[in-house]
Amino acid sequence: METKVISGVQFSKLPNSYIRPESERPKLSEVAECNNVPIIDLGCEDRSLLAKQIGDACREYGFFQVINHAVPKEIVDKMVGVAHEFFNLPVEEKMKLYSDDPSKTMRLSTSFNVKKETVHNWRDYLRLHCYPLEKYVPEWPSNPSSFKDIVSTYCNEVRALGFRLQEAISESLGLHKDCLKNVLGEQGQHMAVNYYPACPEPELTFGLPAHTDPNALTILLQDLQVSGLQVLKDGKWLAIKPQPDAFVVNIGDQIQAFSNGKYRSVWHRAVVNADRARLSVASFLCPCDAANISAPKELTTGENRAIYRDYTYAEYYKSFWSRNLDQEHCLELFQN
Ligand SMILES: O=C(O)CCC(=O)C(=O)O
Repeated sequence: METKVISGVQFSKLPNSYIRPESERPKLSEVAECNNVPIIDLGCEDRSLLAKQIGDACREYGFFQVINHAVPKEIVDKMVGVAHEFFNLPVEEKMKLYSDDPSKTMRLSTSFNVKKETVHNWRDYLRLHCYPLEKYVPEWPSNPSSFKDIVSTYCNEVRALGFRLQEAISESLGLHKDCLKNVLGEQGQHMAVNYYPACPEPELTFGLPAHTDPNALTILLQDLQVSGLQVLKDGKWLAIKPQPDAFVVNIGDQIQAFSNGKYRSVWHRAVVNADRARLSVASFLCPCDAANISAPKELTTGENRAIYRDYTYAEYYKSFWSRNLDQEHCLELFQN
């Protein structure tokens, strides 16, 4: 079978199909490190303080890091370990799971949307649907043999964390804690295990170009040793230094719509480096397909008229995957 993935393949120079035009390159020397990323202590018992901190972070940044999040360190370490083991498998073994069809519920793929894009990205990724686990786990990789157990446990923990965060986000908007969850319905959960091999010419390409996430909430586990995540703040790209024992949380497009534009689905991207491979694990909480996404009336009264039209998540998701990743914000297509 033709080799399509890049992990485990040797490259002495960057293949032409990965080279961005000059104006679209990451300009790594111009990126500053973000020293004031909001770090939110979820162990805080003062709910109104927590809601305030989360609200400020969602409004000003669209992302934050959480510590004391109650996901056991052992489970996180095992997740990272098994993800590395998976990407270190021989290419032929990984290729058994390869697909470039975004509608597949389990696939190993590369770049972003290889059939649509004109320039590729320096990333391989394993994309899994994770909820309900009993439906999807049987199709997950059985090599490494511990993969299914470790990843299922991780998924349960992250889902519970996501729901706690959604309650706090709802409260931070002055709403009942269940309001956001009620709009999102029985939420789906997806995972992208991203692997960015060391890249011969990192200045010329991206791991993932700038994008916002189409879902509701993303919980990202970053490689502690190798940074690469950057977010756009006030028109400037900022590098997010990995913080020990923390997750990066970012607001997705659906919370931007639910909040009537008060909270921002942040533009972010992943850059690569010449020396070391980087791993990240993104867990996405997604509204159910039939969820009718609309801001509650408390947020659309008076001067705050509804910015977006109502739509179903199925409609949104289809529109997201039919585009290239770095086009305009997909939510703009749903403005009133
Ligand atoms: O690898 C990262 O830090 C970012 C990953 C990401 O944005 C994604 O999977 O959507």
